[in-house]
This record gives sequence, C-alpha cells and structure tokens, in this order.
Amino acid sequence: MLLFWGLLLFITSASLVKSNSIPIIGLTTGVDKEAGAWPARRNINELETEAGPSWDLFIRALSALEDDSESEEGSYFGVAGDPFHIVASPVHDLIRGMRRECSTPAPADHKQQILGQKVQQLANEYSGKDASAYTAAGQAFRLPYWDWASDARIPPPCTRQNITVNAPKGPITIRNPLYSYQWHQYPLDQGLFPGSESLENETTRSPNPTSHFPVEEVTRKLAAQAQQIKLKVQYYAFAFADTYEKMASMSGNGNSFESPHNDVHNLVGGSFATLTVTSFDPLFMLHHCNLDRLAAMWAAINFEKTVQTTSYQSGGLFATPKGEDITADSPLKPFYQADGKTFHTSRSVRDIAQFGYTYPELQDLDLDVHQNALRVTELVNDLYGSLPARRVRRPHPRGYGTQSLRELVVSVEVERSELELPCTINIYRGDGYAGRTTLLDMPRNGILFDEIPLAGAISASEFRGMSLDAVEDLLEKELHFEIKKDDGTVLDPMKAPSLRLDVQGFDLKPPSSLSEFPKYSGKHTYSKVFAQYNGTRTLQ
Ligand SMILES: *[C@@H]1O[C@H](CO)[C@@H](O)[C@H](O)[C@H]1NC(C)=O
Ligand SMILES: *[C@@H]1O[C@H](CO)[C@@H](O)[C@H](O)[C@H]1NC(C)=O
Ligand SMILES: *[C@@H]1O[C@H](CO)[C@@H](O)[C@H](O)[C@H]1NC(C)=O
Ligand SMILES: [Cu+2]
Repeated sequence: MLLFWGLLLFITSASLVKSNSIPIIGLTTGVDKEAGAWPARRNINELETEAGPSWDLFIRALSALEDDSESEEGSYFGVAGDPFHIVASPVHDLIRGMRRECSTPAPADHKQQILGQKVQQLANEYSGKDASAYTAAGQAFRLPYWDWASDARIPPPCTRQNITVNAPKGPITIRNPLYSYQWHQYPLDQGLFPGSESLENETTRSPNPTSHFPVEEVTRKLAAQAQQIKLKVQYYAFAFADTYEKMASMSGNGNSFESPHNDVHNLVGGSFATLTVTSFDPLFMLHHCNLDRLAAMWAAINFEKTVQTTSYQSGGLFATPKGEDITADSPLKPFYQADGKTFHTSRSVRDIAQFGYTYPELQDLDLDVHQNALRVTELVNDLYGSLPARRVRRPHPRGYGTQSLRELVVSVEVERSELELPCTINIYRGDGYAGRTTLLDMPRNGILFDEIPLAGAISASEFRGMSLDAVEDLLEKELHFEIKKDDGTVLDPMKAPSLRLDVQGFDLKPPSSLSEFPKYSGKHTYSKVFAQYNGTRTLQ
C-alpha cells in the first residue's frame, strides 16, 4: 500500500514521497569479511543446471513473492514497481532521469534484498541431512543474471510453464514463476498504468493470437541478433565507451550498454518491450541484473571513472522535478541508505561490496586496480570473443596498411520525438540484413546516439587492394536503411529531419594480448554514403 501512496502523492506533488522509505542495505549473510569474500550473483543457466539447493530456494521464493498480495510493499508487485515509480511519473519526458536511475544497481539490489530474505526463511524449513546445505545456500543466495551477450537464448528455465523443484517434503511441480507474472488485479488500474488497456492478464513475450509467449519465435529473433549484440557489448561498450556517461546511456554521444539492452527488450517483445510494464516480467530482473554486471565490469576496467562527472537537467521523474540539475550526488529516490533518512546517490551505490555481493568476473581480484583491470579485460575477451579475423583491413590509397584494422560502423543520431516510437532503424547490405538500433517507447524525446557495427555483414578480405574511393562507392551502392515499426510498417525518414547517418571506419590497433582491447587510432568518415541524411534536411 505504501508504494501506491508514494506514487499517488507524487503525482500531485513531488515533495511528498518522504515516508515511502525503501532502504537499500544489501545482504550480510554468507559474507566473509576477513577473507574478503562475497557471494557472487550467478548466471541463471548455471544455477539451473546445478539444480541444487540455491535453485530450489530461488524458484520457491520467487513463487511465494508473486503470490503475495499486490498491496504489500515487499511483494513481487511492490518490488517490481521500483523502476515503475520512475516510468509512471506524470511527466513522460523522462529521458536521462529514467536511464540514470535504471542504470544504477539500486533497483536490482532491492529485489535481491527482498528475495534473499524470503530465500533464508524457506531454507529453514528443510530438515535432516539436507538442512545444512539449504541453510548455506540460503545465506549465499544472490540475484541471478541473464548474460544475453554470451548466450542470447531466453534462459531455458524461463520458457517452461511448470517447474519441478525440491521442497522440504520432496519434489513438487508448481507454476513456473519465471515464465510470467500473472496480475492479481486485472484489468490493471489505468491511473497507475496509463495506456494498459490492451495488456493481457499476465506479462507476455512477443504474443501472437495463439500464445502469450511463443518460445520458438522469440528464440529465433534473438538468435538472429546474437552476434550483433555481442559486438555491441564487447567493442562498442567495453572497448570504446571512454566515459561513464557514454557507457551508461544512448544520450551520451558514443557507444553504450543501453543499445544492446534495448535490442533485447525489443526482440523479446510483448509486454517486455513496453517500458511502463516491462519490469513486471520476471525476465526483467535477470536482464537488468546483467546490465548492472556489465557496468560493474566496465567500472573495474575503467577504475578511475566509476560515476558520472558531468551534470545534466532532469527530464522530470519520480520525485525529481523537471529541470533539476543531476549529478553523481543527486538523490536516487526512492532508495534510502541504511539510516532510512539519507537517499542513496550514484556515488553512494557504486561500491557493490557494501551490499554484500560480487560477480563471478570480479571475484578473487587482488588490491591492485591495474592488475584487476587487465584480468577483467581478459575475461571480457574470453566471454565475448577477442578481435576476430573477419575485421576489415584498413584500406590505404597506396595499398594496405598492416598495422591497423578498420572497423566499419553506421553512426546514428536522431531526435526521438520526430519518430513514431517504438521503432528500429535497420541497415541492410543489398538484400542482407546488416544491423540495427532499437528505439523503445520511452523516453519520448531527446537525442539518441548509437553506433551499429557492420562487421557481421562486411567481411575482412573484401576491400583488399581497393582504394578509399572505391570502398566508398561500394558502400554507397550496397548499404541502405529502413525505419520500421514492430508490425512491419515502414516510417518515412523525411519526417525525421534530424536523422543523421554516417558510415565511419574506426582505425584500430589490434591488441597485443588477451588482456587488452584494440586501441582507437583514428577514423575516416565515408561521407558520400547516406549523404542526404546529414541532419540538415527540412520537413517536407
Ligand atoms: C502445468 O501444470 C498444470 C497444473 O498441474 C497443468 O494443468 C498444465 O497442463 C501443466 N502445463 C504444462 C505445459 O505441462
Ligand atoms: C487470462 O486470459 C486468458 C485468455 O486471454 C484466459 O484463457 C485465462 O484463463 C486468463 N487467466 C486468468 C488467471 O484469469
Ligand atoms: C547536407 O545535405 C544537403 C543536401 O543534401 C547539403 O546541401 C548540405 O550542405 C549538407 N550538409 C552537410 C553538413 O554536409
Ligand atoms: Cu531495461
């Protein structure tokens, strides 16, 4: 109930949320401070394969939370509403505010905290020879993640309607709480979920007339984008995002984790692609837990850049008025520190050890930040692939350079309000698909930046022996694009005069070891390609 109050009060006045206190204090169980050991969040597929006490407890706890009354603050509904606080704010001009609150670990930490409490309660029900294993698993439980960049399938355990786990008296089969969330109150309250008339009675993924969740269809869509998602994560965010702002959001000029994250929302589809309700799908917490993990890994590599350093004006969001200056020290409402009085900030949440967890890739690091950065880089290269041989060799007017590689991308810039959202900008090479950027239904306006890798569509050997001009002519002839709605409708790019598309070749110095990324050494813009989309057209 408190959650609703906070929200409704806010809708009338931004200053009345104080009593709606959500302290994020983390989990202390299972932590060995002396040994400097924190339990790790784990890959959901590994957790399922292990099929041990952690898995049983996770599924049973999630199931219990989903059954709890929606009016309880600690219910699944209440906790899933965290980002909803933000999304459902009356000002739909949310832009970076939403991204910023979503791009901090606070919402996932809150879910972990509530789930962890339930898990420990359930662990105490087991007796006999299993009791100690369940107690230990309960104490070390942390929120699992879906690593869509290394395995783009929907995690298999999220695709089955029923699931069998071990309860204290033996195996039980229950409705799978990872499959969907079924709304208790349905139809949904239009005041809280504006525009929700068409939603079904449970969360959906790419629904079609015969299924709320057509598993094969979603799996096929994700598989088709798997390589691109991996490229966006590895190069476009890990290797090239050189500021916190760029890494976290598409509103910072450059590459971000937000771009592949958007692709995943869109490809899963259904209510998962609708920002007002996406957080109610159990897949959401696994998806965002992974985003938090990627950001934590990025921060270990870029250890001097663990918070934003610039400020921007809030577009207006839960309890943050429009126009307020947002910095790393702005309050992250509604998340309080342990004292229940002071709001967390981006700065106060950046050290995740204080919340009692780590990630597998950040475990066993020593105290030397430089060594740690090298080690995490190596793990990123291991997980998401090192510089592949298919990279385009750098063309040179007099022949081929051997010292560097040229990575082709389409850089995109567009004012979102000029497009009918949601939509995707798709790049094709001839008849073949080459890449995309996804614009979700929110924010409604603001400039979006992205860089679409073309490495999957243009192979290394093609430009051998060709001059720069010849390469440019080839690209001009073969590359084209389309802006599409999910139903296949094609949007007219002339209605988006701000749209700017540039084909760019980044020159990269290949890494000399697995613990390095390629280094940027310059770029060339193929300005003839997409020349008419240079952001200076006028509306017809
Ligand atoms: C799931 O379990 C319910 C209740 O036991 C049963 O009616 C349903 O057929 C099961 N669904 C599947 C896909 O096995
Ligand atoms: C949800 O809606 C479907 C039809 O769309 C219906 O078959 C099903 O019984 C409903 N489930 C609940 C729990 O009301
Ligand atoms: C953009 O294109 C238009 C015509 O297509 C041209 O007149 C203008 O000079 C171009 N601007 C830039 C910055 O390239
Ligand atoms: Cu998201």
